[in-house]
Amino acid sequence: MVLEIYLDLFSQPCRSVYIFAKKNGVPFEYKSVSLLAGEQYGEEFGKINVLRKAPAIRDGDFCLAESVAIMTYLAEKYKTPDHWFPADLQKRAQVNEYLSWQHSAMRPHGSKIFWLKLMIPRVMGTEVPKEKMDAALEDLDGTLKLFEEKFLQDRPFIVGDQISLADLVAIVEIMQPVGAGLDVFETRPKLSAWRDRVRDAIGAELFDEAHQGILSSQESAKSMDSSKLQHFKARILKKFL
Ligand SMILES: N[C@@H](CCC(=O)N[C@@H](CS)C(=O)NCC(=O)O)C(=O)O
Repeated sequence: MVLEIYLDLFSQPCRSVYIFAKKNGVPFEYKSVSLLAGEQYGEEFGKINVLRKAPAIRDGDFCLAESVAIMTYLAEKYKTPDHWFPADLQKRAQVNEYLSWQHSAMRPHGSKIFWLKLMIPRVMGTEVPKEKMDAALEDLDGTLKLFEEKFLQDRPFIVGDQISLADLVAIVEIMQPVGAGLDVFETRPKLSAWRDRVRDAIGAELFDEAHQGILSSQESAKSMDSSKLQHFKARILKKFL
């Protein structure tokens, strides 16, 4: 039975798993789970991941959630090139350092802009108070500054000269506010040069394919059926407003 990967490419951690698996030639079956349509709450997906989040995988009888756990599992199982998750103690620790930090920094702040700038006002029809938006922009700005100062410094990639899981997990999160129309790269030449290196290392075609949905989300938001988001609405408003 081929490895199944449950994905929705609107989701940042799904994009990282997708890119990682494709780039490393991992054979898998793409199982689509539409999060906006609420498919994560269905019976079939509940058997794969009781946490009701994507991504998730089924490898034979073995099911696994959490993008970082999935990618490190695939890295070990398929013996992907060392630079992704280096065997060197300190390099691996640096990858883990970023992966640990991002959960409470880059991920929530990037994601919040996507909801406040696009989904909440333009799809759910709920006004976002200016002070909420300003505070979210300030948080993201502070996070991107820390990312440059602490994690990028003057290196080509987070861990030296080659791309690792840390860069992959970072770029998918940083692209989320871009999808909502906030070009975070415009005024940040260091970040923008890093984004170009990451895109080249992944391969422009794969990078663009994975980000196609999120980068056209302003357009697709116009025809989204807001009634389909009812299952989300109360939780999203409580979380972000
Ligand atoms: N820490 C998890 C996060 C997974 C996650 O939050 N996935 C979101 C999409 S980005 C999801 O499935 N949300 C559906 C829901 O909350 O109902 C990972 O890295 O895989």
